Amino acid sequence: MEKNKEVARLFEKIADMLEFLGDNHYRINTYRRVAEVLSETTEDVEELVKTGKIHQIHGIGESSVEKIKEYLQTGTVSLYEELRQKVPEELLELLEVPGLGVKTLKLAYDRLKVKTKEEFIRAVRSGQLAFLPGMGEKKLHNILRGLELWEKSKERMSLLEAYGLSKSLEKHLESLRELYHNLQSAGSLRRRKETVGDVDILVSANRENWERIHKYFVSYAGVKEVLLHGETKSSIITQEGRQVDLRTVEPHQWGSALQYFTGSKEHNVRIRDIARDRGLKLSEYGLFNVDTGEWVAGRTEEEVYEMLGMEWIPPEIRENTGEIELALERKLPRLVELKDIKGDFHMHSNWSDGLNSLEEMVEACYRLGYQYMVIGDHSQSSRVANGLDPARYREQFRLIEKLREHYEPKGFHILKGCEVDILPDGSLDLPDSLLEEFDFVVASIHSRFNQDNTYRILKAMENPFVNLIGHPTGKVYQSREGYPVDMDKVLEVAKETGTALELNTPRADLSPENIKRCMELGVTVAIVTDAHAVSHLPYMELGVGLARRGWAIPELVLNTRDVNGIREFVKKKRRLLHKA
Ligand code: DGT
Ligand code: CA
Ligand code: CA
Ligand code: ZN
Repeated sequence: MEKNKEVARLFEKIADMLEFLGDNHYRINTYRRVAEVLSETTEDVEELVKTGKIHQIHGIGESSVEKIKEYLQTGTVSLYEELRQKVPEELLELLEVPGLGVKTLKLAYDRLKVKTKEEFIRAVRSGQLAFLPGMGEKKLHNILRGLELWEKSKERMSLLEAYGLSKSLEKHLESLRELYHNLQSAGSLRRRKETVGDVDILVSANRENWERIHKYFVSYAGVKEVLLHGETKSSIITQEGRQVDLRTVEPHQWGSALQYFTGSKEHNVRIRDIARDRGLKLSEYGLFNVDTGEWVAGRTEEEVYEMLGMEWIPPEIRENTGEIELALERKLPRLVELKDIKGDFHMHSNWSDGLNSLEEMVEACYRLGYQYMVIGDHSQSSRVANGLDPARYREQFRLIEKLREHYEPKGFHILKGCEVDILPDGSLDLPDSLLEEFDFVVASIHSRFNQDNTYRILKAMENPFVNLIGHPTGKVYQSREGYPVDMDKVLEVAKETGTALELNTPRADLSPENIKRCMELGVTVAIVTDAHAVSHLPYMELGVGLARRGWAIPELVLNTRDVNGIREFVKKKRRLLHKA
């Protein structure tokens, strides 16, 4: 799928360049759409062209198909080559900076003759930009803040990016399947940390195969640079500038190596101390008797922890924050697992800003083995997201009812839902008379974060029809820090009113600390993918990991309930608040 990414990146660049030149919006959006479709599809673009299926894909017009073919044949597109002559290409890479748009870049280019990223950043930091027309203090402050976040995000990737990267490499190594015993990503990715420095892939294989494995690893199509090509360790840098390490160990070392390379460092330091107290020495090569030097364990992680007198510890909580003490007493709670998850509560179709049709989203959820799903398209005030007014929701209800005839007999339930906007005054974007007709309602703040967010959320929770607060802290991975909100109050009222709080996987919105507090207070958490395409639905696995980092137990995760349990959860709140 490297080709899909390449072509998508090129179309994205063309769109940015056209925007810089002030071309019309319709044309610009056409290119953006193609980029989006190509990066979300699960089919290989070369295959799509070969089979001619590309002509049937919604969102890719004939002139785009021509350009894709041109790229596949020649490695570039003539329009792109023309545009490069007119536009400072490198400068446009700064469009990744949160809060920085084409207008500002163009202004700096025209007035200050700024052509490179470095020149722009210098112009901002030296205060030169401040003298340009339309550059208020607040705007400048936002750009500075955006640059900081962007620079930080360059250092570490989001969990989603790391996950995608590791999957892609796992797929690459799959063709050597007969040469190795085990293969798994370790490090912070396995611990499901919300940001990941580099991806660490661990492989166990017989020594005679190591050379071939490393050689094949560094031949990965997405490589920009090979940092290290060895017998036991290799490191590559991808086109996106991300590092991936590969280590090979012998089959009997698998467990101890996986334990070692999973970390965290703090956890491992403590574990090694415990080994030492027992006259043992733990390293990636195994667990050894200090006196005799004899190998005692290391084939599996379970074996290693067992020999140290404790139960196996889930990777997500290996941070030396109390998990070791509980493991020694064999009192670790059972954390929620992917197999407990029976449905997803928050996703969008192309009725609002999703990429796939409702029918496609439904079929995909059914195929994931869920028992139910909630479709939650945006409400009317989200104009950029093409939000639905009451009439369109009612039209969607009719489609859902029709689809139910096909899916209910198979034991799969489509719940009518919405993601209703919480307006600046805390009221909701849809009338109660309509909200009552939904099976499940998600309410979220999408605009005007400077209002009193806490008040808005509390007020929304007091509505008997609101079941879940969407992305309660407003945080977005590496690009937005979230709006100020009084979590103590939110947790208290969530508990009182029987409203769940959302762990929004792509935003990593509810932190492990906040999840821990939910668990302590008995507040229900719902893990959602907020999928805007079929290809986002499998992120549930990461959402579960993020929840486990907050020690989430199945009893307080809404997705572990069956469909009757969900209906009961909704009814209970309606009864409770109607009485009051
Ligand atoms: P990252 O990549 O910054 O998100 O974090 P990690 O945890 O993946 O760290 P990384 O890639 O440097 O190393 C992977 C694991 O290997 C780490 O979690 C623990 C283990 N490890 C690496 N270096 C050391 C070390 O010097 N001492 C110990 N005890 N463990 C280490
Ligand atoms: Ca790492
Ligand atoms: Ca590493
Ligand atoms: Zn959403």
